[in-house]
Amino acid sequence: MDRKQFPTANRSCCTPGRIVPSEDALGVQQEHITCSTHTTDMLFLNGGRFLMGTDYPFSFPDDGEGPVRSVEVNPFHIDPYPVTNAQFAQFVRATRYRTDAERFGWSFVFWMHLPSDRFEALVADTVAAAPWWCQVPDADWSHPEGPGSSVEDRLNHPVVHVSWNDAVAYAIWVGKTLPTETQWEFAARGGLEQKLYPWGDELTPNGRHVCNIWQGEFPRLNTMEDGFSGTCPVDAFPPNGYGLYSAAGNVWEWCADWFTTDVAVRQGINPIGASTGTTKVMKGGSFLCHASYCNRYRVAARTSNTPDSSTSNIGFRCAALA
Ligand SMILES: [Cu+2]
Repeated sequence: MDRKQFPTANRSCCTPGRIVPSEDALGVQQEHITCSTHTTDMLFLNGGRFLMGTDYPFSFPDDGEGPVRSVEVNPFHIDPYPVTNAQFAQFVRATRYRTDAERFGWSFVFWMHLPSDRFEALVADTVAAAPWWCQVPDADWSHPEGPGSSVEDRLNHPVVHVSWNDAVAYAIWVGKTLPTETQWEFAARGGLEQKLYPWGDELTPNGRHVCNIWQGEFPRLNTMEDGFSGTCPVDAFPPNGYGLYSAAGNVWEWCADWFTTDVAVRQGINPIGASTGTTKVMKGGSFLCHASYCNRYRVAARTSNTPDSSTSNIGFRCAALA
C-alpha cells in the first residue's frame, strides 16, 4: 500500500487535520450510497428562540464563541446518542462504503492509546505542534489504534476516525442529515439558558463526573477520575434535560456548517453558517479536553477541521427535519 505522508496541521488543541495537496484530493464518494429508511428513536425538539454562544471570559476569542445572540430554530429531530461503532458497522456492511481514513491509508491516533511496545512500528509521523497526535497507517474506524486493534469491545462507543464526508454519507444512508451548529447547540443546552454545560454551571455537580474529559496532566497523565481514558459508551453518563446523551466530552461531533467567526451569518432564524469555507464546525469537546489547556467541553465551545480529516476523537450524531 502507498503509505503517502501528508503534512498535518494542529487546528485546535484537540484535533489535528490533514493538509491534502490538491492533486491528492479524493473528492466526495457517492457511488456506493443508497438511501434506506431507518426509523430509530430520535428526539423531537420544538425549537424556538434561545441564547446561542457565550461571553464567558475564559473561552477562546479566535473560536468565535461569542457574542451571545438570540437565535431562532425550527422544530427538528436529533439522535439522542452519537452514532456508535455498531451502527456504523451496519452501514459499511450494507454499502461497502470506504471511509476517508481507509482511502488515505491513515488516521490520527492519540499517542497514549497506542501499545507502547509497538509504538515505533505503528507510527509514521507525529504532528509537530502537537506531538501527542500520531499519524498511524491503516488506522480507521474499525481499527482505531491501527492494525491489530478492533472495536469489538466498544460497539456501543461512538464511531471515530470518521471524516465529515463519511458522516454525511452515513446520514444520507439513514435518511437523516448532520445537525446545523444551531440545532446542535439548542439540543445540547437541554432547555437551560446560558449555562456552561448541558446540565448546568458546575463541572462536577456534587463531586461527581458527568462527562468524559481529561483529568490529570495533559498530555502525559490521565488519572481517569471519570472512568475513561479514550471513548466511553454513549450512555455512560446521564442525559441532559432534552434526553441528549454524550453532548459534552467523549468525542467531538461534526456539524453541517462551514466554520466562520462572522456573527452576521450565525444569528437570526435557522442560521447555517458560512456559505463556503475550508473547515467544518465541530461541537462538544472530547475525552482529551481539560480545563488547563482546552475547556472546549462547554456547550458554546466550537472548533473545526477539514472535511476529509479524521482522528480518534471525532465522531458525529444525526438530525432530521421535523
Ligand atoms: Cu479540547
